[in-house]
Amino acid sequence: MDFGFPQTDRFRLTIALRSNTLAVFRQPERVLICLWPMKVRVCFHDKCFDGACSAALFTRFYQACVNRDADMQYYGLLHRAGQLFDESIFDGDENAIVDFKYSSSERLTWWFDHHQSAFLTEADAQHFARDTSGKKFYDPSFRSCTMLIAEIASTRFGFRAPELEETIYWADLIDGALYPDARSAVEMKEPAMQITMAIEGSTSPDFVTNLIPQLAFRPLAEIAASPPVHAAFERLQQQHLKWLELIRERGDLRQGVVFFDVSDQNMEGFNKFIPYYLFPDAIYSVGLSRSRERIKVAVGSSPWHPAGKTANLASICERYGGGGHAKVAAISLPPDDLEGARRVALEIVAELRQHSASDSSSAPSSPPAKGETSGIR
Ligand SMILES: [Mn+2]
Repeated sequence: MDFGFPQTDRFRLTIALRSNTLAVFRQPERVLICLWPMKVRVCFHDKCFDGACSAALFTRFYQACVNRDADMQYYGLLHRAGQLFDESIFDGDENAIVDFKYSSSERLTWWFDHHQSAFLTEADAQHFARDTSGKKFYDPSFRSCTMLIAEIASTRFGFRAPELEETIYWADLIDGALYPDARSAVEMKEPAMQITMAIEGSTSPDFVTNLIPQLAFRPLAEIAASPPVHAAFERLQQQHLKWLELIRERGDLRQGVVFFDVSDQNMEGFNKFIPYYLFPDAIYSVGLSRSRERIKVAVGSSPWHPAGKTANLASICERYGGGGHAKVAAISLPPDDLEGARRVALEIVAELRQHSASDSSSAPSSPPAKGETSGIR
């Protein structure tokens, strides 16, 4: 479109529109003040408290250090079987990913992650290694991506948000599974735990994206008490109790590994500590669940069991196309391949039972396991 501006002024107008700066034109009657905010697309790990808090903290950091008036728009990413990134999601003037895998797209301008399985391919890992932007950060030694962002923002950019300290603390505790015991992880008394439950169990696609601006500016107790979060928590609390009963019934604990198949329920999002709450002698757990989008094989280890835990769960899941952390990982499979998923789950159960035999040799001996004769379901 030609507004009748000389070429250079049209160029300046474009720059001004994109960077939210004052545009000054040579002809005084055409001086314009452009208030068109720059759009920042923030892709985050969906249905995850750390993912949402990472997006919230990144928002505060970005608006404080890069562009105060940036228009932040959020997009939740979930692990799915097959292709992860559709380039069209990177539709901002800047595009960020927090708490999720790397993308070698040229459109990606910011990246923070702490997952062991951060790179889909060796080519992606090399692409990251060559990056010189100073805006892409990876450190798997961090328990949470929120803490990684807090650390980088303060040490490299001088940004601090003391009023978000409680949020950062809880994101680190929850993602790092640093609960004192299974009871506090499963009984959900703290505001952060209630918000986590609402996030992990949300079914509306806007729930988490609407929550992120709240997490960026409000204290957790206030957010947990807000009508949408409180209502979601109440509803999910009922579901949580059902999960407890179902996993209690189906859990098959043998040789330190509890396996349960709840793939007939057509829902996922149970609290991952339920197996250790119900089966305190379990060192590892393997759960098979199914939703509309995927079948999930969730593999975890008990943060409270004293055994040595030599298995690297991310590495095991990577062999089947999944990933995660050494102590908790998962595999997503197509929703129509239940037989294949069950085979994968049982192979992992068998492998972990071998591990646990050596892991628990130094730990207190376990009493006879429940369901010893029931076989794997
Ligand atoms: Mn995380």
